[in-house]
Amino acid sequence: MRGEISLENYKENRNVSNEYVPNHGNEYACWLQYNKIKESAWMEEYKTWCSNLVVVENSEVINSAKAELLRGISSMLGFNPSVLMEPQQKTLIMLGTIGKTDLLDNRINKQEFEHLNPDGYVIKTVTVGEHNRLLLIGKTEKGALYAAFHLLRLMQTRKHLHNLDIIQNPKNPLRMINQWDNMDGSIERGYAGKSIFYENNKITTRLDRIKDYARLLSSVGINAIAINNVNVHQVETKLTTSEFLPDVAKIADIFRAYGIRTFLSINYASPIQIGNLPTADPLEPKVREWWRERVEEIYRYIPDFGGFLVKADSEHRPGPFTYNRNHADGANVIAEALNPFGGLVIWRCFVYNCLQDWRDRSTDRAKAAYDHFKPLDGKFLDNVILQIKNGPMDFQVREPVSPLFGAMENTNQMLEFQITQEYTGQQRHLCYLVPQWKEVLDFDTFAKGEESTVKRIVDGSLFQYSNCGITAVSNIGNDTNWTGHTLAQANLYGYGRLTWDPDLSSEEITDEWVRQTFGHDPLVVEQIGKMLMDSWRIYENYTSPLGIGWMVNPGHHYGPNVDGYEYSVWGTYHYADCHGIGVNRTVKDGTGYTGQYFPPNAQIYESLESCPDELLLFFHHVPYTHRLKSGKTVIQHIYDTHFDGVEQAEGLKQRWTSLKGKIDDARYDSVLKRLNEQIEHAREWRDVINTYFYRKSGIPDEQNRTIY
Ligand code: GCV
Repeated sequence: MRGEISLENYKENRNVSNEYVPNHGNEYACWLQYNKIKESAWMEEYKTWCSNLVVVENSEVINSAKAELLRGISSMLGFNPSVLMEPQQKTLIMLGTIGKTDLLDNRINKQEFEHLNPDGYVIKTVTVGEHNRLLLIGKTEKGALYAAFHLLRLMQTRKHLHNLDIIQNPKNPLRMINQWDNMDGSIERGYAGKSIFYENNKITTRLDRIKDYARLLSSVGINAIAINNVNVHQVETKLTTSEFLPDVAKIADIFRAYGIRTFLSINYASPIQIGNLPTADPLEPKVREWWRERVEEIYRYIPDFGGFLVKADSEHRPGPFTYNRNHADGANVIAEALNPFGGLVIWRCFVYNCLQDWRDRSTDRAKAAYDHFKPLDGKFLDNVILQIKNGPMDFQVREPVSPLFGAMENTNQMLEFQITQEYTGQQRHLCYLVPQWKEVLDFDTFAKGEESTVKRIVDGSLFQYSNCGITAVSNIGNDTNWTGHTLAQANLYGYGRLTWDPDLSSEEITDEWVRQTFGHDPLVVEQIGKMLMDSWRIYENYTSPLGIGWMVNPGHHYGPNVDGYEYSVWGTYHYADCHGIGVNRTVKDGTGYTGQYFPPNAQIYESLESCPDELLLFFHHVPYTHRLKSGKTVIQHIYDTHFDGVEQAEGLKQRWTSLKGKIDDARYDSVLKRLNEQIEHAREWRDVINTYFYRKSGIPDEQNRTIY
């Protein structure tokens, strides 16, 4: 068995740059590479369209769109298009919004715009007489910005521009990012360097990097960002005060120009900590007045401020429970203050007793969110949204979908994913999460009969929510390549694309990303595409089996530790003994968690026969000799997947090395380094897990392989 590798050792080996490198190389540019087009046919076609750009409107967001088009076109085609106020040339691009100018309005059929929502757009090529026009028209200026990014994507992925007839509406109203950045410059669960937002307890002055982040986010349709960690410490509590608001406003200015609204995470005890009140009781009139004044001041600095993100009564954070109030009381007092300004309260449902004694089988962390929030359905104000993690536990490599989705018909809900790879390899391992997220979005809750999928709940269409959408914890830091592992850029890209359209397939998203990031060599597209698509399953194979989760070192959550338990010495997440493993969450004789699902999911999970293999140990405690639907016993499945997982990790490296010479050295070498680490750590996982269960069960491997 290999020794445990500490996080500190990993960090020492890392090439973490804490300085902003204004180097706009391939690593930094992510999917906005805009590389020079070398194929002459494409060059000719794009040149014809892109030589002239007509923009008659003048606003911040339109200017961002114009600047991006000029940047992308000049970089890809090698010349600067002429920017005109009048469409004099035969062929040109026209950028703008509907209803602002006759130049655009005369060329389009008004009915096409009736179905556009405020972020939607039309891209159309029209021929009038001798004139060819490529129209990029938004319902609002944000739509025009998204249309500009869409055109650049078409060019980067080598799509023809004649006969374009595209109408796009984002499916989700809120498409959000949560930064877990602290003002000391650290990032909770950050694996790509330090914060690009803060250093030394101040807001950074390096705003150019934030602008590039805004470009990346906007290019995939993100329209909201909470810029500080949900764990709000002493100093971040003051972000809502005049000490920091002028600087927060500068960040909001940057994001606004890219169609992104800025939110702040707040400390529920703010009235005490910065307001000098004796209480934060939400029903206390002085507390209500305090929030009103605080919010008014924020809007004086940031007129389109998005609102607050709140983690309350969770993992030692303060909340309304202190005052014997429920979470609706807690959220509504703040929502009332924000309401006149159009602000939102995004209230997290990650509320559980982290000091729970796991020997007491009547409590089950998985049940907590539903137990706390379901009884409050209909009690939250309309500008409150409940933010629910995709699973009932905590972003494990595999867990079921949270049963809270669909369980609150009269309460706005949004979905929270984690792009940062806290439990999925911390950006040292390749683990492409888009296929996992697709499974969550497509999961049918049966809340309102068939087709009550999670994606239809959070986009608001199932229950007509007024505020809803998807959010995720960011995976970026100030490493030159933003994400530590260059291939982890695909997770940020894929997340954004899914928030815009959850019906895009993983394959489509992957293909788009690879082509924009690494070009069009067929071998590159094929091999990187396969690496990404296989990587989640590979990671699952050599880590935690059959939905049981965890088995990581407590604290930093990296590397195997089967009995690793977060909060004290007396718990395990898996209940393994010499006979069997798994958590009995049945209604019949377990924790009763399965009863939180709508039928037929409740029955499917309740029954050992119908429970899907990959979630078996999440729902049932079984002997090691229990036979899975695959025909294998649980113990043999554990051995086999762990041996396979290592071989598959080695396979990832083989695919990558087959691309040598086809990828620039910087990115090739940095990914290779991480793949080597991944193989080494996959072996460690295999050996630790297999040894543990061999010793625990006493059952040998059928194939007689060496288990250390
Ligand atoms: C921001 C998990 C993570 C914490 C995180 C928490 C949350 O417990 O380990 O780092 O805190 O989730 O989502 O609030």
